[in-house]
Amino acid sequence: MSVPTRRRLLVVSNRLPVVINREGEEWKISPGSGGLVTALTPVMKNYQGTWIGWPGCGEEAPLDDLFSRFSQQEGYRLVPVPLSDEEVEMYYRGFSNETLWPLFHDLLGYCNFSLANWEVYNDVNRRFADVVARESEPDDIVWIQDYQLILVGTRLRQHDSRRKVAFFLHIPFPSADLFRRLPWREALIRGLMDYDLIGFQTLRDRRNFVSCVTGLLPEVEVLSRKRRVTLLKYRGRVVKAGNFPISIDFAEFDQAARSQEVSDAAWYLHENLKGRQLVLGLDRLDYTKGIPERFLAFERLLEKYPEVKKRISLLQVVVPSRTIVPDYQDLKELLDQLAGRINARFGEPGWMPIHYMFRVLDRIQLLAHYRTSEIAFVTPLRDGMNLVAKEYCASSVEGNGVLILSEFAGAADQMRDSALLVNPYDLDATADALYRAFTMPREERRRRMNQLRSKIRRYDIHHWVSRFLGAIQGD
Ligand code: GDG
Repeated sequence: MSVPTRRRLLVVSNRLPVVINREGEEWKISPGSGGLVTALTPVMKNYQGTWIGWPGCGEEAPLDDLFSRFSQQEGYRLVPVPLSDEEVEMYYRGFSNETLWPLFHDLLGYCNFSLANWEVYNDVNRRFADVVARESEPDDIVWIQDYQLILVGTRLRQHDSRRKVAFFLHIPFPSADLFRRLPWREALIRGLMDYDLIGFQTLRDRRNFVSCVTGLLPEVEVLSRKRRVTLLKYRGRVVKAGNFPISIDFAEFDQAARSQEVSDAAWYLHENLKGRQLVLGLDRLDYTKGIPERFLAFERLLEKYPEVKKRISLLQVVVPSRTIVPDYQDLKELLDQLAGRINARFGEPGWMPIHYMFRVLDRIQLLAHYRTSEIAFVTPLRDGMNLVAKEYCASSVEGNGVLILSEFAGAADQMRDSALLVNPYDLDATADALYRAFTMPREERRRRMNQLRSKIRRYDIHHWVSRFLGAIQGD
């Protein structure tokens, strides 16, 4: 990794990358799961890293103790930014998840534009920045993660302009037309321009951003558009905007999926659903993931191609998420109704078209589902990247899975040649893609899956981290 040793790295995210819980009298802390944590852990160790974020637990947890234990074990420091219940409500649930999340996913109808939430979002972002300023030196590299913390850079610049500050957006960036609907559009776009480097998932996100900036801030000059970055001049500084598609730890998924435990669990899962192809859907409960449309496309498949009945089942796992938000409760109800209706319409003794589970799978089960399903059905209405698509391919160690992927997932940019791309709003064409996957000859499945796997192996999460850190330092 090319970070010079004299520089330290500070990563800032809404949540700290740990799980804190209490077992009886004893408090426990363990590293969180997920690609970002796995990829950054060695980097954080090597470069005296510090990770700043909300611990996500109540005030009674003995954080000093837990964090010093953690830093001895993991080799990097954690610094908490405590938030009150009201702040969590207004900054996180309110502005982040009811304004920015739907707007950036092109779902204007779900947006709640509240001035009070916006103000708390500003306050909390300033507080994060003050902690970063306190914990860092001017020579450090600061890397802010995601849409909850867009304004941290602005406040940091007021503290000291020498620090290199970069930002990565994990979700899509909307078109200029949509972004202009936001009452606080100018403050937010200026906030992004206060970074030295702004990273997006795809070229389309980067282009959307550049067209918003040039439309809203006439003083910005586009210096050059290169393959990987656009250079913009703003207030006497050069700001880089680039696309850096995030990925997964391919080797880790590939190895774990080959383990005996996963292999047994995969066999058992298929043995219970014998004589049919399994189509896997796996998502957080979220209206951006297109789950109702997916159920309807599956229904269309059964109407249009009756010969697949009893020879195919949809296994849909929905992970509970944001369940106190009314829009998410409505979505849960809709899914219950749709699955019930479709199963009642087509089900027969010994065969259910849709197996729908509302829960979290443990890691072995997750990998077993990936490994054994003949088809992955990944059809978000909009998604920054979608790691499920990449994890499925990395775990498809027999090489015979087919990936059906929404053209509106960031992952489609890299996977379009070998996955079957669909428009999730087009139920008829999505049903056709399912039928094509169902009837795809073995040779074609293998060829496509091998291409997908080599691409993800090559552009894995380690590649992503080193490219991003390289770009901060001027590569
Ligand atoms: C955001 C952006 C972008 C899911 N079910 C279970 C489970 N999962 C894990 C998957 C995967 C993760 O959750 C979901 O990642 P996604 O990328 O699909 O989606 P978001 O959570 O919306 O993430 C997205 C990402 O940030 C990274 O930049 O790709 O576009 O929206 O890792 O494995 N894990 C376990 N059990 C489950 O049941 N253990």
